[in-house]
Amino acid sequence: MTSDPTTSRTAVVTGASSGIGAATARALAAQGFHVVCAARRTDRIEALAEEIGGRAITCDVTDETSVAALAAEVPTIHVLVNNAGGAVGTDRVDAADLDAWRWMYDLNVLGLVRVTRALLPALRAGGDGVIVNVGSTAGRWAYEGGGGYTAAKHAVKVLSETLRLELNGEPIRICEVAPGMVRTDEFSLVRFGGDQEKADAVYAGVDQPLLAEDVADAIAWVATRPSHVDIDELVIKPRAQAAAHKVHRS
Ligand code: 8X3
Repeated sequence: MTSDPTTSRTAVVTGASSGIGAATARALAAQGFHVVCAARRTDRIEALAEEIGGRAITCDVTDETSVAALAAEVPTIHVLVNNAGGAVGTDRVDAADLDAWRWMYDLNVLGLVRVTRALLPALRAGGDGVIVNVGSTAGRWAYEGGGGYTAAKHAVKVLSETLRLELNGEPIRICEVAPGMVRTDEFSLVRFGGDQEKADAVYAGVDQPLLAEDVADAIAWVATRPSHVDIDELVIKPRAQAAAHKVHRS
């Protein structure tokens, strides 16, 4: 699969080294986009970029200089997928590990703001832009022990709404794609500090949690609607999950 950056529409995907980000890079490339894969882990994004005929740019969304360097490399884009994010810990509010909470806010919220602020000129230059913010059902409901992550993902929802208001009148659409339970290699493993048993328990007995590809499919759909069609929000969960506390397990 190859794409020519001079003739294709260009998409930037953050957090493209694994999970939903990598699947989204593949899905957008399959739709003909030239995909810029941005993430910290250079080896992974280089392999992915080679596979999909895209480009790898090492980028840490928590670092202003790194984000500025990304922006300098992509003067014109059409799609920005703010996917970089993650959770760490399950501490209650009364035992909050503020370093962990700060990490989550910086990555999920300020990272999104940093990248969006830096790439808005490139989206404007593209003349018809779509920003897809990867939120979460954690931005729709609360659950015990989730405070640091749910607060950050609620912020992603509100930021998406704010951006939509502020950019009204410009040819840029904002969508928040909010997945529920998605089984990826890393999300729960990172959350539980590398404890595979705890990570596996999240999905125990659940008939078909979503896969990264399911969410990527939704993002690619959003990114390929006609220019006048704005998909504000898309909540996507496995059939087995009705709510945070209502997950059918066999
Ligand atoms: C992940 C959803 O339920 O683990 O974004 O918070 S949840």
